[in-house]
Amino acid sequence: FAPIALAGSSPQERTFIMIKPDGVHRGLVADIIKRFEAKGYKLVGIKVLVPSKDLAGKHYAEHEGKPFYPGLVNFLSSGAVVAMVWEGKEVIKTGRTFIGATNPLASAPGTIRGDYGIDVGRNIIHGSDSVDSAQKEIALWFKPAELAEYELISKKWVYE
Ligand code: IDP
Repeated sequence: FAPIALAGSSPQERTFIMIKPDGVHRGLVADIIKRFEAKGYKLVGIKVLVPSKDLAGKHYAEHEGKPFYPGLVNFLSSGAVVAMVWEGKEVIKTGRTFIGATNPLASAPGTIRGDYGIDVGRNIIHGSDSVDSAQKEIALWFKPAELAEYELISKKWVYE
């Protein structure tokens, strides 16, 4: 094709997305990845691991002291999770839109939690809610060398 001039005006950001153990056991990994991939976002990091209680506790440190915190940490460290970093324009906000409300019963159909979840303690997926939390969460879950630096060949077909 004739080269299209890229405006270069699409500020890219990164978000931390994690499929929790319930999402893995329920076979939702491919469906979730597909939504981000089909949208046009770039996968820069992915791994499967069973988080330690220490890691799960740090991830949810802001909720320490709340009644659901111990159960939440136990749950997150009870099985395999798929930890990912996705990159693209407004990916933090769009990721949260894909995910839906914290309570799956209050999540709109079409969202991941709205489509697949019922209880708040089994809400399938985590996504960063701000630039600040995304940076902290990516640093907590990934080493810099685990994040791939590359350009998607589809970039000029996704961004104008
Ligand atoms: P978020 O995951 O939508 O960002 P947060 O308020 O940050 O929601 O809560 C983190 C996680 O803690 C939720 O995804 C959910 O799994 C769990 N959680 C939040 N509130 C409750 C609750 O009232 N009972 C049980 N678990 C909760």
